[in-house]
Amino acid sequence: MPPSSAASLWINAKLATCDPGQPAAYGALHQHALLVRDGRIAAVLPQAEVDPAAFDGAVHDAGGRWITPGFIDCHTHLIYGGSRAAEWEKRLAGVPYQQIAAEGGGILSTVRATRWLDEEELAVKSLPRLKALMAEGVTTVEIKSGYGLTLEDELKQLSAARRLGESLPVEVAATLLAAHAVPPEYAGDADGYVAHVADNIIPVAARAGLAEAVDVFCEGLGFTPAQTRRVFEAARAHGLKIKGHVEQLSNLGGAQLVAEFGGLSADHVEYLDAAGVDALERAGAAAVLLPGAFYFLREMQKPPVEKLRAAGVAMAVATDFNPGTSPFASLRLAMNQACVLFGLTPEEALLGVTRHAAQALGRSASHGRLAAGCVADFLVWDIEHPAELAYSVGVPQLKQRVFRGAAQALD
Ligand code: DI6
Ligand code: FE
Repeated sequence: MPPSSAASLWINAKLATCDPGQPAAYGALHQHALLVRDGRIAAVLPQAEVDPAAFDGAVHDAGGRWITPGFIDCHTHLIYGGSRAAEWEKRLAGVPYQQIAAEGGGILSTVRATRWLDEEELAVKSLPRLKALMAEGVTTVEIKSGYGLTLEDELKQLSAARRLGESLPVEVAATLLAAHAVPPEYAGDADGYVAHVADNIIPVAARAGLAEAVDVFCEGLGFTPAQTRRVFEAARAHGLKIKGHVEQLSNLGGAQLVAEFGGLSADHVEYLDAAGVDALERAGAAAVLLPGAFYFLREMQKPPVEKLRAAGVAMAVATDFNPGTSPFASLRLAMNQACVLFGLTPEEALLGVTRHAAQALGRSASHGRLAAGCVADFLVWDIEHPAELAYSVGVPQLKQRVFRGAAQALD
């Protein structure tokens, strides 16, 4: 969607800027205004310094409401076919996820259902999921492939993601997660599949411009550190950014690999140890916390939030929206869970879906803050205090969603 070229002024607002240059909690600025031009924030101004009557453009009165940056869901798998509700019923009856996966359920059942759909069907089926995220304030969303696991089907998923981004006022960051599971065609030959991912799928996806990053499920029931390294080497060789599903169910040192390759983020990280925290800190990589999967799988091991906080590692928060382990199209739910289950403060939860999520997507300079030069993606809220954003779920408090300077209808 092209940016609005008109200038506009948003006056009479309380800004939760989420900008580190603003020392107050939430980066708050009271009685301020936002000047927007060409889809970007041109200036953040004290209300006393603006003269709306003299402004040559649209003036929007926020009526003293809070404005935050647009929300960024930096880790989702929202394009897929089928449903895993029946599998969930089994799990509730006591069958572990690992066993379901080993029996051909789990990720591979979604792979079968996803292969069955063409690009348009996939986009149509996934559209309401993305709209649900947007209705809560998401303006940038990362979408992973990983339910195709053939060259053709991975590209199909990435193309469906691109199609959604083109049809809605939202920015889509597409990530190739071909190394999500070993497909049936390569059963018993994970190394053979990894070679196919590294030598064929990554080069073609990169040349087609369909993905900006590569992710790997580095885990006992996913790929080994050596296999992960092979995929990361191919990603680097083709100029793609690097992310990792690491230390979710065990510690394999995946975070150190992400750090070694200069990756953007290590995601899940429940089993991250002190050495992993240290590696992320030194590499300037973000930790992406995904409490939805922790909750849904009834995991017990929490990510080392205090260590991450002490080390100054940016903690992002995302939905991990996927049919197997986090079927939740709500970033506010993830914010709430991050506070209740993992011990984040409400301010950290808000930073987790704004500035720190922007960092996890390599968009620190342009996204996730209310500051001059950033994209004019922001949200006007009917709330009394920014802590409310992590406090309640399902309460319709979003008054206005602005994408690239243009106010959007909320539906
Ligand atoms: N970790 C997860 O939680 C999801 N993928 C991953 O690598 C699970 C995806 C699924 O079960 O479909
Ligand atoms: Fe995930």
